[in-house]
Amino acid sequence: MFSRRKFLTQSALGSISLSLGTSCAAKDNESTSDAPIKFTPKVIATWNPNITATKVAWEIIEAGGRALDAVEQGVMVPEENPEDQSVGYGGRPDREGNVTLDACIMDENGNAGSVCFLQNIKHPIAVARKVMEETPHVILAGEGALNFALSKGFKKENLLTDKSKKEWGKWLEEKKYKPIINVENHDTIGMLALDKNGDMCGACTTSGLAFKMQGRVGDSPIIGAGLFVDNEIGGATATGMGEAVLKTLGSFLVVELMRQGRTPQEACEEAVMRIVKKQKYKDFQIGYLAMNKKGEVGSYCIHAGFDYAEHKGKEGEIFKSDSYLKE
Ligand code: SD4
Repeated sequence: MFSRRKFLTQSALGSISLSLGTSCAAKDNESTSDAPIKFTPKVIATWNPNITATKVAWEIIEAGGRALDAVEQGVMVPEENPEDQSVGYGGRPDREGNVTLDACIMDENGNAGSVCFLQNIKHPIAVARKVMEETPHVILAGEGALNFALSKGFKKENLLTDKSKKEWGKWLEEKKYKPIINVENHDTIGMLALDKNGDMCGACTTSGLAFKMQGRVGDSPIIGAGLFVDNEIGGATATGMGEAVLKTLGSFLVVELMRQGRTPQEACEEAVMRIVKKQKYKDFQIGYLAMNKKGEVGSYCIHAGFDYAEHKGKEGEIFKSDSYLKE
C-alpha cells in the first residue's frame, strides 16, 4: 500500500521535542516511556490549489502562533478567492441560485464551532469560530447563523459571481444533478495545523456540492464528519461527496482508528473502505487527510486525483494521495 517515505523517517531537522509533562501530546503515541515526543510543526490542507492557504497558515505557525489562528487565517484564502468555486465568495450556487456555505472549526481543547446553510457572508469560518468562542452552542444554521454573524459585525455581501451565475444558468438547461469526480467539487478546504506547542487545530469550509437542493447541508460543517480533531491523538478532514462521509462519520472514524494505534495512512484507508463496502463508490469521490500528533500524515481516496498541500518550511509541497481505484 501507499507509504510516504516521510512517515517513518521523522526528520530531526524541523522537529521539536515535547516533554510529557507539558502537554498531552505524547500520551497515546508513547505511552510506555517518559521520553519526549518528537513532532514536526506542520500545516496540511486538502487539494493542491490550497497550497497558498497552507502558506498563510504556516507563516503563523512559524512565528510561534496558535494553530487555531493558523487554520482560520489559512482557510480564509480560498473563502475570499472568487476563482475558487467550491468555497466562500464565488462558490457555485444551489439549484435556486443561492450560494450557501458550510464551515466548522475545532481547537486544541476539544471545542468546536460550526455554521451551515449560511448565506451572504464571505468568511463562514470566522463566524464558526465566534459560534465556538462566544455562544453556548456548537452549530448555528441558516437565518440564525446569518443574524448572529450580522450581530458580530460581519457584512452582508453578494457571493454569487458572474462566472458561477453563468455555470448555474447552463446547468438549468438540463438540470442534471451529478457530481463530477475531481472536477466539479474539487477545492473544498479541510486544514489541520500542528503548532510549536504541539497543539493541533482544524478547519473546514465549503460552498458544498454545486447545484445541490436548497437547504442541503454536507459533511463539512458537521463535527466528526468533515472534520475532527482530538489534541491527544490527531486530526482528520474529508472532501468529496459529503453524504457518504456523513453516513460513516468519517473524520471521527479516522481519529478513533489512530487512537487504536493505526497510522494516519492506515486510518484513512480503513475509513475509505467502510464507504467502498456499503455505498455506490464508483459514482463519487471521497478523500481523507489525517495527521497525528507527531506530524505524520496520511491520505487516501476512492478515485485517483485527490491531492493535498503541506507546509512545514518555507516551501510548500503537493502530495498525491493513493486511491482505491487506480484509474
Ligand atoms: C460537501 N464535502 O458539501 C463537501 C464537498 C467537497 O470537495 O468536499 N468538495 O459534500
